[in-house]
Amino acid sequence: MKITIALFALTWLGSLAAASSATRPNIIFILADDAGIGDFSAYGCKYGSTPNIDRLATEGMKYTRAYSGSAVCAPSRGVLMTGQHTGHALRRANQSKIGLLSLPPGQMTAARLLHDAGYATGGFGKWGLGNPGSTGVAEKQGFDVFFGYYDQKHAHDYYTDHLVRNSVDEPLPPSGNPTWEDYSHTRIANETLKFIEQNKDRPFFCYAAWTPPHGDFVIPENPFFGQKPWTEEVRNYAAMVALVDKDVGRVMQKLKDLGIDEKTLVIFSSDNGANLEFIESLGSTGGLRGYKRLLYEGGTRTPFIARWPGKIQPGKTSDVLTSFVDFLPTAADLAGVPAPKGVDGHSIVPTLLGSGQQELRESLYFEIYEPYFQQAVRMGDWKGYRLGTKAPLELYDLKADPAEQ
Ligand SMILES: [Ca+2]
Repeated sequence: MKITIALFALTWLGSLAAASSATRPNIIFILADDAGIGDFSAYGCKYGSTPNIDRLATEGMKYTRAYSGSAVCAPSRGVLMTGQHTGHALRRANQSKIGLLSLPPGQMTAARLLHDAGYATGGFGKWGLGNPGSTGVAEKQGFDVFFGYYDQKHAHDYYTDHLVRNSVDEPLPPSGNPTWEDYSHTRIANETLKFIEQNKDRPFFCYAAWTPPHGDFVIPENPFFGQKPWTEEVRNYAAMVALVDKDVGRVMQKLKDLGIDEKTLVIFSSDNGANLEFIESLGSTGGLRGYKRLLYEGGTRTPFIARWPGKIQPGKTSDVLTSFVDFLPTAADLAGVPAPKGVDGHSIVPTLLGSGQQELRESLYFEIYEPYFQQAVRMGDWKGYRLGTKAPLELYDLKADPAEQ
């Protein structure tokens, strides 16, 4: 009992110290869409390099056992925003039989929490948790501004004639040619940088939910892989990963230029694993089993890198078991406010800052019903997977068998 109380006191003191020394950093969460862990050189990419994301890792902390929220877009983003895993969250697939399940009114989200703690909150890219007219729209869920795509299907169109700002369509003058100017990501990345610049003097949360390398696999020109003897789709996908890396570099340069590098935590991750078609061609799932939509490792294991100069010790790796459920409580910890009740995750600030006692979890749970019902649980080195409710439980020792053979 005494030991328990002492440990509790240490944990509490540790998190207090973490919150006060943290001094409310700006938080930038850059989320690639459908990129696999094998697409990034920090995690052993075989076909190219992502130097800016590498730099985030060498100047920050790289997580080696991190998971997204789910194996597809919307539920993964829902977990990131709400801190509830897909056994508790409303949204457990992109589609449901009764239509799109939007975030309900009054839902606690990371954006609302940070907004209420005095942060400026901006989202740029793909939302997917409620279309205009619903209760789930970003601006009703804690964002001062959201610019990009509300609807996931709309987000397939990189040469769209409009993007959406706070539920209002903004027509884009289409040139009729596939140019960088017409490419939606160009506008979304520029808006991301503009938001950072406009809010440089106050704490801000920037959710850069960029759409590349999700399909359609198109890019105005391909200076990165244009000469490779691959299919056009593969060349474009690889280039879209390179584009994300390039724009991560632009964000880092912007922080430096504004002199807010040391006030800003940058997190980079991807919302789910790579698509099937990029396994053989590029090795995008990093040799793991499965891919987008499956709860095997290839569907949910994700790059997760955090950089905060002067606070996170550079070049460190962490094998702490974490997933998107931890983002909301981590954000609360950083902002110095309590995490709300009913959240499944816990703060990883002790790991990030190397101070205090990291709460270690017993398990991570996932379920999804797209394309069919699956469940997965990670406990220590073990992984359980079940397809449907009648199939036998598959059990893997990931330490000995990382590819779930
Ligand atoms: Ca996705």
